[in-house]
Amino acid sequence: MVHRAFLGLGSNVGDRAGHLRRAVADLDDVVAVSPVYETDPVGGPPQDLYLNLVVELRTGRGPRQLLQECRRLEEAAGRRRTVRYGPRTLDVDVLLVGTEHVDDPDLTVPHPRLWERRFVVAPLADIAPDLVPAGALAAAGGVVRRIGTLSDVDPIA
Ligand code: X6L
Ligand code: MG
Ligand code: MG
Repeated sequence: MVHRAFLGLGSNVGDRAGHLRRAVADLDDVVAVSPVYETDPVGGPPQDLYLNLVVELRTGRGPRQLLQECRRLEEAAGRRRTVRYGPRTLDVDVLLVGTEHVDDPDLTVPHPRLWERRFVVAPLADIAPDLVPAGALAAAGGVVRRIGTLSDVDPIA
């Protein structure tokens, strides 16, 4: 079964755009990459602004295989899990995997807070408007600013 899957990526430590570029380049089966958004941090301790984007994959892999891939990419970016919801070099979340539903302790698909966060809904709407219900972007919370495409975002932005 080949799925239309979406992953959400974020970074707010170090070379943010570099971490995102490396992760997107390392992913297989990427069919779309959203613009990059600079976004106010949501939840957790006070921390720096994030860069966020969403990628679409056309993949035969299921939710659990994709979760493994997310963890691999986070490890490759040197992510250290210390403070809950704290700053991170790279966060990769499984948002949607076709019409699959998973409700396990370590993995929920669709992502349980997808529609609450403008830093996910805005880039998702750019590459998959058919999946975003009318009003969903306005209903989501948080401050986001589209700053360009991954290839032209300034490495020190
Ligand atoms: C009450 C309690 C209200 C917790 C909100 C929201 C916690 C979001 C965590 C919350 C709450 C999160 C990113 C981020 C994080 C990101 C931006 C999270 C996990 N990741 N902010 N905050 N981008 N802008 O990728 O999303 S931590
Ligand atoms: Mg996240
Ligand atoms: Mg995560």
